[in-house]
Amino acid sequence: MIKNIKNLFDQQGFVRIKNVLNFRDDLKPVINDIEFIMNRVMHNFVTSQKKKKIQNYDFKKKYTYLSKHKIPELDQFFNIRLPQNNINTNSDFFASQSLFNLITNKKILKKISKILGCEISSNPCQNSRIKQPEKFLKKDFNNGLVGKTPWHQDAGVLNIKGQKYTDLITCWIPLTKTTVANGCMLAVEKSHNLGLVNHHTGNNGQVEIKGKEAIDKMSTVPLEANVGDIILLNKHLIHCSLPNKSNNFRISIDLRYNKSNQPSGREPLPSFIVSSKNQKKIKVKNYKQWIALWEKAKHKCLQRKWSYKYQLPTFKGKKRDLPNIV
Ligand SMILES: O=C(O)CCC(=O)C(=O)O
Repeated sequence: MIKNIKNLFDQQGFVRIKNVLNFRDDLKPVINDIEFIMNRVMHNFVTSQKKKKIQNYDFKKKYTYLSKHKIPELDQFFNIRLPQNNINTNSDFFASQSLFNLITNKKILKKISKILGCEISSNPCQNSRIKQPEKFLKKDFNNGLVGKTPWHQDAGVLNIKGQKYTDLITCWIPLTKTTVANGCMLAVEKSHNLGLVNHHTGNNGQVEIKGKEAIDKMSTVPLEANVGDIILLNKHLIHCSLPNKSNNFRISIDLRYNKSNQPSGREPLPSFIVSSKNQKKIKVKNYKQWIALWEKAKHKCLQRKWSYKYQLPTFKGKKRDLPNIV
């Protein structure tokens, strides 16, 4: 049992806390909902003839089948937020009772409060990641939701207000045991002390640290985790995730929280109070209210066709490029 979460978090830029969640009560319901979505996708995209066979496949086989089926934006059906671009009235996102329960889970909030204090909001910068073995992915697949995630800091994907004023904590939750072999996260030791460094769109089209080659000379630590553990990350910790070289799926959810009364950095996506000394401040009490917030946000984004944006490169000039800082 970790005695002082805040000290360790400040010292390392991350903290791995064991056995916070219960698989049956807290996590299996999310997996059940993912399977429900999978079945819905199957009913919409697979012919009735094929359906008979596929409906009895297990999770792994069914998802693999669907991912080969050229379903447009398959990962968006499982994404726990609106897509970044090309928003339209039909833009789908995955929001369910089990996810709302996870975001508002008291066991998670208790740990978060050790760092942020009791006034906590859910931040809409959140993802689900269903990662098949890399060998099943197309060679040029570049998307951190399904393949490896490039080197980045989480503050780097917030807008300027968020970068400046938001105390953001990532809460990374494995739904499967996560190891070096199946693509756990890798963190650069003590890199949270560097502050925000420059990010840009890398060669593969994903946001990443500018001058990431400098990381080769820095020491890194793999963030392996068991089901039930959570990993909290400082917004300036430089991290990435490794490719899934195993034969099994690697599934995780990353949620984020910030101090209430701070910008989310992803306006107008829903940020809502999940913990407060004043219970009256907790207005979103069930998942239907939460989904309504996402729908309302979607309508605000329709005109501009994007749901969130951040400036890239993060800084003009090279002063904050990693090689010039370390
Ligand atoms: O799970 C992953 O692949 C990466 C997660 C990550 O980088 C994050 O949550 O910030």
